[in-house]
Amino acid sequence: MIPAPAKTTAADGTYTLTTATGIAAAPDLAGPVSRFIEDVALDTGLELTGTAGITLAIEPVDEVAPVAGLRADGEAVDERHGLEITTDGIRVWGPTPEAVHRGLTSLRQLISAQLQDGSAVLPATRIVDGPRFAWRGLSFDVVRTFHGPDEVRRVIDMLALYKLNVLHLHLTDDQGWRVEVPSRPALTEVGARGALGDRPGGYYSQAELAELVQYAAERYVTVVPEIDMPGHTTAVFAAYPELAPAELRTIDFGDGNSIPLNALQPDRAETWAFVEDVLDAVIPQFPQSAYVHIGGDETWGMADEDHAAFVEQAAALVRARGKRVVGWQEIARGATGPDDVAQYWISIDIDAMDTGNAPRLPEDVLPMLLEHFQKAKLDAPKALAAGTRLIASPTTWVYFDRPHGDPSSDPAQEEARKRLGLEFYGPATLWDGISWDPVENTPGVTSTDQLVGVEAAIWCETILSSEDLELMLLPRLPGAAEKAWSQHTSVDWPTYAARLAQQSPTWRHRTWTWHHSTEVNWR
Ligand code: TNX
Repeated sequence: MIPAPAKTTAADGTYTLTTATGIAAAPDLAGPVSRFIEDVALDTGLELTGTAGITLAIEPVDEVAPVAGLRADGEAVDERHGLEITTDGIRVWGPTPEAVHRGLTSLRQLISAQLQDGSAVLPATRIVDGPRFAWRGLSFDVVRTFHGPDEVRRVIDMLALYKLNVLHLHLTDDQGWRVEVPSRPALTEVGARGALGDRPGGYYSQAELAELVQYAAERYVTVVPEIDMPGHTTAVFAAYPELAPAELRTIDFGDGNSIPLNALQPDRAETWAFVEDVLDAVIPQFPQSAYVHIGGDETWGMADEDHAAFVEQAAALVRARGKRVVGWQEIARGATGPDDVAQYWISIDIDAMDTGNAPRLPEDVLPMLLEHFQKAKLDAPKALAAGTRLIASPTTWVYFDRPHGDPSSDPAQEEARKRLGLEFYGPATLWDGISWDPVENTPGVTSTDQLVGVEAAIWCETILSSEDLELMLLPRLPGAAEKAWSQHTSVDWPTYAARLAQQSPTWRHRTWTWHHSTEVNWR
């Protein structure tokens, strides 16, 4: 199973689950029951049509430590649960429907791993489990390449299978704007036209987003919106040129790539009227999220004081609307407080970084990047000193836009591997993705409760299709879930690789593409 459960006790015998198996549960568990039946069918093809065999119960669990961190929905839901398989049947219990749902998710994995000829022979076992962190997510760039609602649903399904509970949608960036703001129609009419390069654009209508948010909620996943400000706003300036600085500056790489040096300006009234319009339109589209992500990253060409002033005022506008603030780690350069969350990402050791690609960059770019990364060393400690908690999203371990370091056994995937992922970071293996610890590897963090949780990130500069996307998400996503959920803080490769290998029958059934790493004996 992935993530590894807190406590597992093996017993004697087996229970054989077949299509004649079914679930007995109280009516308040109807949601988790129908989700489970549907998911088992999609994972394995097995239709559970019986009425007995699996019993569900609302009951507290205190054999494992309570969770640390904060939830993206602002609730304090206890997700601890138990799962017992005996020769007589299966029992899943927990204090809340969500806890029972998590236990059923474990059962889904056990069934998939044991399925043969229409039945699953499950070894008798008793599992008690609960998450290490409350916020367990994926940050998903839908700007550089637009991914439509069907693909987003597939990603939500992946998150749910690994007990991840946050989908952070990066809805705006230089290359596009993907969310409707009726009072500012040009954001989608103009700003959503394109993506990176000549890729097609797109956006989610309010109705599509409502469906996505609902789909996620049914799987206990909260969708957190990101409006990236004050930098990464080229699409805003294309839609509303009057918001742009008088003189637009861009560093052109000459190879189709460029870095805009323009940002929304905090000293202009138009800027704030715009930000308020956006917040007023976006917040109601994400009713489950207690947070709004305000971006705040990489404000190239903006003075530090302007960046700090912008972040502070944008944060105040979010708080005034009853929401909490989350932003990339750079928001710590303005004043943040104990209810805010900063997302730590810049973990690359810049002193050891391979600047071998530097000759291809215009000469003023490298010093700008290096200065940014040097300053970034202070962000996490500064946030913590202000009582602001962190999400651990370190580039080194959970940026899924790093090229795959493991080769694939599939020749077509080996071809794709050459173009997928940003060369700049260097390749990362599957083992790299799990050989770290969120507490130990986040600067300044000394205790679990300084972290709200862990978020992986997928940026789509090199990703052209749904297939590319899935190739970069899998098999890395379960590794991020292992770090975000499992109370076992150290993992060894052979046992992890064996658990990973058990995932492939489900992925095949679900038609999810994955990188066929030669380091794993896929089934
Ligand atoms: C930095 S991570 C960015 C993104 C890029 C990413 C590529 C972050 C907050 N900003 O705009 O897509 O690097 O890894």
